[in-house]
Amino acid sequence: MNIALQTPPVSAKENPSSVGPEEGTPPNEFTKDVIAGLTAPQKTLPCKYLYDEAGSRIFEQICELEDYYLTRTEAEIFSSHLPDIAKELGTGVTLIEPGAGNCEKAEPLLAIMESPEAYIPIDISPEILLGARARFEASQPELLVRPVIGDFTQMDRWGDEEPGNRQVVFFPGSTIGNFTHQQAQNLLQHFAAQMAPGDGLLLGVDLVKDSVVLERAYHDDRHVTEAFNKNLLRRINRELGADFDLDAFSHRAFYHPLRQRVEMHLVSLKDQQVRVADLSIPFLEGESIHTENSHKYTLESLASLLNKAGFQQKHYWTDTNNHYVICYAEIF
Ligand code: AVJ
Repeated sequence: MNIALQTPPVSAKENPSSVGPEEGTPPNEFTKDVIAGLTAPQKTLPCKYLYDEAGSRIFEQICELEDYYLTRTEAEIFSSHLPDIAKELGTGVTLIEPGAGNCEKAEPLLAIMESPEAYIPIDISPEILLGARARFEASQPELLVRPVIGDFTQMDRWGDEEPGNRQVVFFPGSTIGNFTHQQAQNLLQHFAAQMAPGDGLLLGVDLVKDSVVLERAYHDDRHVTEAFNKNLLRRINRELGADFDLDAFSHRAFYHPLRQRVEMHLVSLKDQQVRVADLSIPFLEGESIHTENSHKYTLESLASLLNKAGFQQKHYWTDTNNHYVICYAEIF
């Protein structure tokens, strides 16, 4: 196996907020974003900041919850249709995974794909990519793995690909749901700009469903999602010397049917002032900080998003409850 850790070229002209959540920005960026968010009329914090080390660990616990059907359902669809999916992707493909993390989802897929050319996981965490390398070395020694360290939303290109190789972008986990429709379209167009006609996109997306099921997934009875949400305040206390009282805020998650998204908020339980950096931020009782959106799609709204971004849907696979979809599309 061959590993080239590379730092991607980052475009200075590009405005990262135009394509949505990104990770790995330096602390001064964090301070600026927190202050801007907490001084806006509707207080808000970018959801990318939920994933510090503690937050990422709590998110892994969320994925194992009975109430959080997404991870389990996506895994079920993959395991029932893996040969089909691999056949759809084709032969000699370079698989690119933006925000790959531990690369666990790509591993069985690459094992069954026909003569994959290479695997390019992209993530801001070098440690996690190097950990994945060790696993691939043992399980698929003949596969060329070329991790790229960086923020995929700000990347102009993800490597020096041999021209002519088919590329498939792998974007599972309903990560696309964190982006508004416009941001999602921008992100997919950004992917498309680095692809050629006939190149593919394998996308995992959570579907619109009964609001009770949706709300339980984001307000689990073990309060793990509450801990995930409040960890953001703990992080701001630690990194920005703020004095949020975690007991003076409550976790709220609700489905907004018109926007077709679950919104996560932290609601102030009383009138209070919170010191953040050099500011005193006033909260009214009941006032919220909007911390995350998780957009849900229908098969139609997903096809329309793909079309607007220059992709045509080729195939999709769902679970028996139609809770989740894995979709394969190609650039036309
Ligand atoms: C990682 C964005 C797919 O929106 O379901 C889980 C994040 N937030 N519980 C989601 C999340 C609260 C998750 N995504």
